[in-house]
Amino acid sequence: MLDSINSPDDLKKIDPEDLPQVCKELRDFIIDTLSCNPGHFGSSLGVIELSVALHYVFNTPDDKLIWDVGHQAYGHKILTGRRDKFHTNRKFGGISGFPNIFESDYDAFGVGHSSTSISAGIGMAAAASLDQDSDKHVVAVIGDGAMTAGMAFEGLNNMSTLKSNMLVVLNDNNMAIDPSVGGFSEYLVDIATSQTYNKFRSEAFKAIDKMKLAGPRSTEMITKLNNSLKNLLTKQTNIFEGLNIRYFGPVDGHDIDHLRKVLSDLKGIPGPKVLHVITKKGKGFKLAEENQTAWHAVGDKFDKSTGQNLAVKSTVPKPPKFQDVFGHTIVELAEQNEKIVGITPAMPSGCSLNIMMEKMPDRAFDVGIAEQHAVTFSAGLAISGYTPFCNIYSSFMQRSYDQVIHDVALQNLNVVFCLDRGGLVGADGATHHGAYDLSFLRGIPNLVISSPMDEEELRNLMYTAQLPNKGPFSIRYPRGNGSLIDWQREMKEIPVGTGRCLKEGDELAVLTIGPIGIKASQLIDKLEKEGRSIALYDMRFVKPLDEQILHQVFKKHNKVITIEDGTIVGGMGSAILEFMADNDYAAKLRRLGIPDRYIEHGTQTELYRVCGFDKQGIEKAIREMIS
Ligand SMILES: Cc1ncc(C[n+]2csc(CCOP(=O)(O)OP(=O)(O)O)c2C)c(N)n1
Repeated sequence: MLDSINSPDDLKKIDPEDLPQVCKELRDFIIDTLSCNPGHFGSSLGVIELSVALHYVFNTPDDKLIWDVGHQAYGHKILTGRRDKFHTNRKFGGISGFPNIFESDYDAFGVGHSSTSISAGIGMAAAASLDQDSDKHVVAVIGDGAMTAGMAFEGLNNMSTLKSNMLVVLNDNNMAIDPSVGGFSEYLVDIATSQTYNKFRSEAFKAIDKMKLAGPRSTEMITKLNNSLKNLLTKQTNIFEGLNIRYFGPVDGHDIDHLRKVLSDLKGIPGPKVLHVITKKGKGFKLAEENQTAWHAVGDKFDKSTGQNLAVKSTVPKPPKFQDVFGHTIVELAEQNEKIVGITPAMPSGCSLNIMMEKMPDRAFDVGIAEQHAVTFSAGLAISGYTPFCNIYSSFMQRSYDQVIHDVALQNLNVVFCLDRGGLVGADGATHHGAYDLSFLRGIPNLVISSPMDEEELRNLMYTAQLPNKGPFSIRYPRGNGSLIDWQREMKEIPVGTGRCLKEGDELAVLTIGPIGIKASQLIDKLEKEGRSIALYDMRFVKPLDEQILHQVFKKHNKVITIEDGTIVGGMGSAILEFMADNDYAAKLRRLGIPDRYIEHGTQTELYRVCGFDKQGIEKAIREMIS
């Protein structure tokens, strides 16, 4: 049946009793394709029935369907004309792993970062209202994980005043990437599982209806009873009703027939409403149901009947991932320094803080998908004498800009920001590249901005940052593996604001920040064999810049290349240009980095090539400079 569905119009031609078969085929198709072309896995399988029901009932793309985060939208993509392209998902030149307005009219809003769907939906509903388009429906599908963000609550608060048709489907699987945390997730479990509450609620309202039917004798009394029951059962016990948003559910998100009927009914109810849907992440693939965190996203090809990883395993030992070096090092440091605590906004396994959470559960905090809160929470810990290591992916840190300035840097607090996924991240694409942190942090006074070239440097920077009175300190490192097998070396302090000369040379100086320095070093070795003489400096700090080294460089060289895995607008290269201008140096300077445009998805290697700072790109730039 799936083969005949190229649009929601085709889907609507199918008899309702055949929809379970469509769901089965859709689920099989996703498992099949992902076993060869990996990507986000469990979340899409959990919303198959929801995806089919929503497109069956609503009139997309005129009705607006917004998927929060968008990592669960594979079913939606396949039903909306992208089945034939789905094998290119997340590949360079292929379709995006997230809804993208430039890809399809059915993708009502571009997503990737969480918790935006309610606000965007309210905007669309308000626009429909201004356009006097009362037929338009706006539906936001948001997970219980994404619901933990402040922005989602800001949306709910605003939504209650809305007069137009807006439905929030709360997809509750009690999981984020790791298990959902916090009071709100406990609350959802309570309302979803409290059979007594749900039964009592419906029985009580049924009884009132019966009394109404019995005759007009005590209408006043019935109305009073009705209102007080409503208050008791909804306003006081249901957070959504308390906000004047009608709450429906919980309903079984895998019962397609029931979902279809409920959604059709809700279409007829105007105003803001929430439908609470219970689903299972990974539904239909046993291993994913059993180990939901591991199967949130798959990185390698796998055997779809056994789940066995089919990636060719190398026998050569690999250097560790940077995130694991962070995870082990924070434990090592925390064992020596009792003031160290770890914080992650919902990424314990993504950033490897889970290592600390297992070993020191009292000193490691998962605060939910709440980057802004994570930063100010860290500020609170720091002002109380603790040294928080707040680990946030570079691109998610964009959320916390004011908190870094206002709550941390302005008060010069000792918060260590470990920014994982700095630079081009690969298949997640434009929404996830850590392109901007070096630039957007650089304007903040008091803040130290550093990036290690390898694992040893990461450990040394972490060690340095936790020493007394270092103030706010950011350490950014990329996704993926480092370069040292023997990374567990003894840690030592790196004087803040010092770079290092890795190679002396006469013809040109190359200044790098982060692991890109290793690539540059290999190239310079190669050129040395051709008799060329090129100097290489690992700057280590973008702020404060090592001015002593820079004076040496510009006194000796009139040709300089800077390389950074970040936007060239306002990053290290720009900082060095400013230094040149401020100190009246004249040199030919070439800046390599991420160009000033959004970079799509693909492998990291492909994207470095696109941005012109893969090995060939760097070599070309060097050769052009020294020719
Ligand atoms: C601002 C932001 N922080 C963190 C993430 C990383 N992230 C992607 S999916 C996800 C969990 C989402 O959980 P939920 O909304 O419940 O959806 P589920 O995966 O359970 O379907 C997280 C934390 C993100 N995309 N955006």
